Amino acid sequence: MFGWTGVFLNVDLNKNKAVAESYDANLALSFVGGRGFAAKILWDELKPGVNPLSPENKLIFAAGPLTGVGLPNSGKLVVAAKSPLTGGYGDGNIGSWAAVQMRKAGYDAVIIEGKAETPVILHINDNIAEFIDAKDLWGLNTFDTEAQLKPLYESAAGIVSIGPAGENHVKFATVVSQGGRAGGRPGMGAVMGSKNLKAVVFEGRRDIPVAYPRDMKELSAAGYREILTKPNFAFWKRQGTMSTVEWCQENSTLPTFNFREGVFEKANKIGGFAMEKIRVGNRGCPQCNMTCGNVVKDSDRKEAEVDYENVTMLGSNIGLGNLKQVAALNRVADELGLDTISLGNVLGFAIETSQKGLISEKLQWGKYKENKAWIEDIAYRRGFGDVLAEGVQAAAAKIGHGSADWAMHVKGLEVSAYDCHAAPAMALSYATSSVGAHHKDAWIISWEVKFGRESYSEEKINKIVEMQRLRGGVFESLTVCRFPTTSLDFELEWYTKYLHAATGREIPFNALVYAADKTLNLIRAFWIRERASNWTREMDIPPMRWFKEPLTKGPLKGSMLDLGKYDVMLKKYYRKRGWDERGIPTKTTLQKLGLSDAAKQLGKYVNLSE
Ligand code: PTT
Ligand code: SF4
Repeated sequence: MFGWTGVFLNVDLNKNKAVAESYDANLALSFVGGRGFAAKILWDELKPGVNPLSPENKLIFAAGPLTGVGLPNSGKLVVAAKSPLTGGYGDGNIGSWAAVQMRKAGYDAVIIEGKAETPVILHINDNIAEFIDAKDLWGLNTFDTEAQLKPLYESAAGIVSIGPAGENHVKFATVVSQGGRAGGRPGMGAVMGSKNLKAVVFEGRRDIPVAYPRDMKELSAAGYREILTKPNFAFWKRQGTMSTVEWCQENSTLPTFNFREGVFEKANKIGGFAMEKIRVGNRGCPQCNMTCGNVVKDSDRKEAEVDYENVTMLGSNIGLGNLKQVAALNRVADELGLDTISLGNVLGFAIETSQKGLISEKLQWGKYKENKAWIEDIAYRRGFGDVLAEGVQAAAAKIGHGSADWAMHVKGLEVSAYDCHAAPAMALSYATSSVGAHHKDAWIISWEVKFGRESYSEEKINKIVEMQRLRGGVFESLTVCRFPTTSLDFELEWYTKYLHAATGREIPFNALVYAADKTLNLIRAFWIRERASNWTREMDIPPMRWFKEPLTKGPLKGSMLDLGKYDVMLKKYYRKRGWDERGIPTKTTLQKLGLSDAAKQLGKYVNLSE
């Protein structure tokens, strides 16, 4: 089989055993790779209702047919498992040499179950898997872990690791690589920690099987050249995602004071132009010529990588308007292995709850040192940090007194960095994303701002579904970075050409979209199966703050969402998706997507509509 290696590596940490297994070509053609593989494996192999932090959960590193083959932005890897934060499907997308090396070692996915008796490193070295004692590394942060491991392996080795947050099962701990690439927002780092797995080192020396290597080489070179010609390229290289700060401020969508407001008086101090003044370099994922990780010297005089989400969630959302300090918080999060988006949410929630006098801990907006100390308390689960380490949904349930209204999450995953008081489509996008409130599946905010924010129209629903299929389905399965297309307008035709060169097959784009739909519906089925006892359409409603408390500042002062209109929009969205009024895929929808077996299984947990 060209394009895919056709092999998964199944690792059992209970037995220190790894077995390579060929899989059926139909699986590749039906689910493509990455998120598609992860969803299928979790659906088929995970015992329903399994505790996400138990040895039975499976941690999956999965790639696609374009991963690592040398074409632009192909150094990406999906890391997935049942999420300890949400109890549903969880994944993230990390840029790392691990992606390239895993494929060169001969695997499209590595599936890890069990729990090592004591901390280990898994070293995947072509067809040999070693389990190396990691007692000495346990407790180290992710930067030090990688620095200690790096000299022991070939320079091309790809390493992913967890920090103290993952070791302590913080529910929003991530997996980290290359000192600043982080993936797996819904607690993939905690799942890794629950398995006593400190790091995975990937080394591969085989050729990734490509049908037409010469075509692939030429097409890759042409793709890199094409990216350089894109009108937005130069500004992207200057600021990457950071220019979004100024854009959000202009459009009242900047997360501020725990999403209470959409504008921040010190926005220009943490924005793209402020960043340019202190930038010392830029970094990124492998095989990329539009590297977007801006490196700045932080207030501790250390190098820190900053992106839009990081600087707003650890900046405006907690009232901090000093970029060097924000960058330092960002670096601490990377070191400890904490997701910055959820972290900014739990800190914002805690500050607001403290200000309202509902907890005895004294927290204030905009205090750098205090927040830094709280971040450490969360990672080490000290005192009130232990409550926050469970995420905002659980913290609000514990604190009560109506605090759930300002716990900003969907299905347990904290919302990404776009305020939705005046953005109904973005709110719906969060509410129906595959992993909880993540912007990755449908970043509709800029389209919505352009085409009218007030409306709850059918057009918006269509756009969300289109984006979910493309971003949450096609890019997550291929598995390549979406930024060339979504930020620079790199044409989608490139990917069908790449696929032809890689697989030797003519795979039309609509076949990828069909596979995307299949994956997204299987993920939905997974959520429903795992949360069947308490599944309700309320889970697709965004946080109440956006419906109850209008903006008090900025040009959109007075704006908030309308629950009645949102509800109608959600119903129409369900219809468009082929789901019933509870948001559950109908039997017909699942059958049409070739998911009849899944329909039968799901029918054991909930009554399926025809
Ligand atoms: C992603 C989420 C994002 S999305 C950001 S910034 W972004 C945050 N980054 C974090 C970080 O950094 N450190 C940390 N400790 N926690 C962090 N949490 C947040 O995680 C990332 C880029 C970015 S930067 C984005 S949008 C795009 N995301 C892609 C995606 O999801 N799929 C895809 N096919 N291509 C993508 N390209 C872009 O990749 P999650 P990365 Mg990330 C420091 O993990 O769970 O998906 O959440 O992987 O290698 O850092 O690249 O403005
Ligand atoms: Fe990674 Fe940024 Fe390049 Fe995408 S554009 S591959 S996120 S460095």
